[in-house]
Amino acid sequence: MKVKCRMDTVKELPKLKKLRHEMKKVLKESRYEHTLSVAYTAANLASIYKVDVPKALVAGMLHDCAKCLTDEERLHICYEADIPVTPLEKKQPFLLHAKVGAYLAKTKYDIEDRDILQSIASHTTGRPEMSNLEKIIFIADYMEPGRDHAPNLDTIRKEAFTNLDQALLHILTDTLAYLNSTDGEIDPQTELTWKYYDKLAIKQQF
Ligand code: DGI
Ligand code: FE
Ligand code: FE
Repeated sequence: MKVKCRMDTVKELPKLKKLRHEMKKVLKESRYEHTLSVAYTAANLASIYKVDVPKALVAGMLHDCAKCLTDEERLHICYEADIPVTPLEKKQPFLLHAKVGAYLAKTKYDIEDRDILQSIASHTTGRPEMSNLEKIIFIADYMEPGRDHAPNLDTIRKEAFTNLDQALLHILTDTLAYLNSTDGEIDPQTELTWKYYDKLAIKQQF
C-alpha cells in the first residue's frame, strides 16, 4: 500500500526534535512542560479536524517561545524589527509574547509556514476568521491537561473535540469574564474575536 505523505508534512517533521531541544533551553521548566502538553493536545485535535499534525506539533512547540523573555527584551525586539506595539501592549508587554514569538519562529527557528506563524501570533487574543490550525493552538493552549485553574474545563475539553468554534467562543467568553472580574484591561483584539465568534454562534446555532 502506498503511504500518503504531504509535502508540508515532510518539511516540518524533522524540525520538531530540534525545536524541542531549543525550547528546553529557553523556557523555564513549567513553561516547557506546558509547551509539550500544548503540542500534543494540538496534535490530537489536528487529527480529528484533518489539520496537518506535524504543523500542529511545531506550532504548539513554539507558541510560547517568547514567554520567558523579559518585557524589556520583548519591547526591544519589536523596536528593532518594526513590529507595531499598541498602547495596551506597551503597558502590558506580556501580551507581546505572541507577536514576538511569531517573529522569533520565523527568524530564529526558521519556520516559513504562514499558518504556523499566524497561529503563534494569534494564540493569546485570537482574531476573527481564524484558520483551523489557529483555533487548535488557541484552544490547546487553554485546555492542555496541565491547566486546572480555569472554570468549565471539562465542558470546554468536550466541546473542543466536537465543535471548534463552540470551544473557542466558550474560552473567549470565560477569558473576558475573568479579565472583567480582575480589572484586567481587555485587548481590543480579544473583544473583536469574541464578537465575531458570538455572531457566528447565533448564525450557526451552536
Ligand atoms: O502564555 P500562556 O499563559 O500559556 O497563555 P496565553 O498566551 O493565552 O496568555 C494567557 C493570559 O492572557 C491569561 O492570563 C489571559 C490573558 N489575556 C488574554 N486576552 C487578554 C489577556 N490579558 C489582557 N490583559 N487582555 C486581554 O485581552
Ligand atoms: Fe502564550
Ligand atoms: Fe501557552
